Amino acid sequence: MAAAIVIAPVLIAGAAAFVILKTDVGNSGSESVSELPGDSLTLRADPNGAPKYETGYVVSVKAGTLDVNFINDSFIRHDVVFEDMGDVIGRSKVIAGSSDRLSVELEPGNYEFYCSIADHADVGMSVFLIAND
Ligand SMILES: [Cu+2]
Repeated sequence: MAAAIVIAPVLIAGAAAFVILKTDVGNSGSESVSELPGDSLTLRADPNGAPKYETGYVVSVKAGTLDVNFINDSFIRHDVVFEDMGDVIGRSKVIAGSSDRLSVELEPGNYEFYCSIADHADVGMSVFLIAND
């Protein structure tokens, strides 16, 4: 009797698929909307001097007179300029380690505010502002 020894090569399909999920955690391009109460806006520049405001990139407020409290605790000079379709409607002083207040009149609609120092607006210090009825 011949014993048939069958050696079955076990093929392990090397089909281990590695799925790499690239997630951008903490990406500064988040589109969170800050809904702010009433008719005042505390606008704080990044305390470490990064060219950004701590509001996110879209801010929604009530139309009317908006009282802005602009705070810059960093040593990097910043300001804030409010624009309505390219027309400047409000502008703070350029400050570092200080704060400034200003008021802007907002009809319902869309505005923008940004820092006018160097290239700060281009690299992120620019915010879309929505004034609601
Ligand atoms: Cu700036």
